[in-house]
Amino acid sequence: MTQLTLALSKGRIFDDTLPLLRAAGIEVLEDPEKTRKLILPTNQPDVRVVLVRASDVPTYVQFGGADVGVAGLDVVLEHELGPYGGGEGGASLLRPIDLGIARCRLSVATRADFDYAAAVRQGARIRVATKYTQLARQHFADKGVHVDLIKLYGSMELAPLTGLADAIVDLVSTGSTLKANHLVEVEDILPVSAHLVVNPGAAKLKRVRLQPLMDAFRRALAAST
Ligand code: PRT
Ligand code: MG
Repeated sequence: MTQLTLALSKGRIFDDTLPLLRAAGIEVLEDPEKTRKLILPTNQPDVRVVLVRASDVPTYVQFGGADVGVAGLDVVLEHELGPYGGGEGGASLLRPIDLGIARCRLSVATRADFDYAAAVRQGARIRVATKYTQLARQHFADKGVHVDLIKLYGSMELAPLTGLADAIVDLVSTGSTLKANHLVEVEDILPVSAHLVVNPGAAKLKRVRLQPLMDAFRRALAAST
């Protein structure tokens, strides 16, 4: 029997993927918030879920630790632009379905008293803190804006408040995190939702098992819009 391994991250990606899995007849048999296990069985003997960090999903899928995964477009594009990505030659992952879940946007934000437009106009060097160094580098290069990028792994909002950076590039959903930290969104970079990512080898070798899963996801998405 061909085993299918699905990589998910705990939290919103897992929670929002569950209804789609259910529509495909797949029930995850343990709650990731209650177990310490990293491999979760499902009601389908040939399907299992592995729990990984959100930003590790593309790596697991690309190198065959999982056949398929669900990851935000932010994470997928950052991966493709990074050292493991397909570079100019094309993608290292297939991205067949936009699942439309875990929606947010990647934006530039600054302190309210920082005049971003003026800094850009004057050709100033802007210090930008972000977890998304590849996407940020590409965005500012496309705009012809000079930036010094500072890589952070979390709490990006703190950087402009402490003088570490002039701006951040981070995800925004409701905007309440920015607001609570007296930051303002000054530029939209990318609308984000979670996508199904597939290992190109698995797409061929496990097509018979993958196709019905993808068909069920597409049907569920069509029914919900
Ligand atoms: O936590 P870990 O470091 O393991 O990874 P992660 O933080 O990337 O995982 P997780 O589960 O938080 O996010 C997984 C994916 O969910 C992201 O890659 C996005 O594609 C998507 N997503 C959707 C979001 C948000 N909405 C979101 N609002 N990811 C993060 N946020 C954070 C944002 O970074 C900011 O700190 O929520 C805060 C802003 O939210 P608002 O509502 O206050 O604007
Ligand atoms: Mg998080």
